[in-house]
Amino acid sequence: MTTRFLMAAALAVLAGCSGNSPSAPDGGGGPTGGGTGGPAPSTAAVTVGNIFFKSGQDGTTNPAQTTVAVGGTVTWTWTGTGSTPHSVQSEGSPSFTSSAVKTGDGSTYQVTFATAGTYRYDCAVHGAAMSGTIVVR
Ligand SMILES: [Cu+2]
Repeated sequence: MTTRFLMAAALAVLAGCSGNSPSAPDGGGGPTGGGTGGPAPSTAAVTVGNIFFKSGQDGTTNPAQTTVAVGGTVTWTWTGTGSTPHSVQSEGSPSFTSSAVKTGDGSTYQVTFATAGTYRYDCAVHGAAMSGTIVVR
């Protein structure tokens, strides 16, 4: 009975998709366009490695994709970087305060984001080869 209902629902969805233009707006996302739903975390961690940024939230790299709430704090930690220097360098607008170029395992950098927006960054040493995005919402 449950299976039959799910089948019917799936077929209805398929029919709806095929019956509409692929580009038709689906109304999803809501006014914020966030799409993921639920509250954003107030803290987030990002690994700085050779040669990548890696999100502690979903493991994405270059770009490392991180989401925090307005007023939330992101902490970057240099991990396994040895003698290779890296930095967190804000790119474009909106911007945040970039870090110094740092060397050494365990170095950290923290930024608190008081304003909603999508912030992009890379590494001053390695440029676009290392990249990340912070969504503050
Ligand atoms: Cu780097």
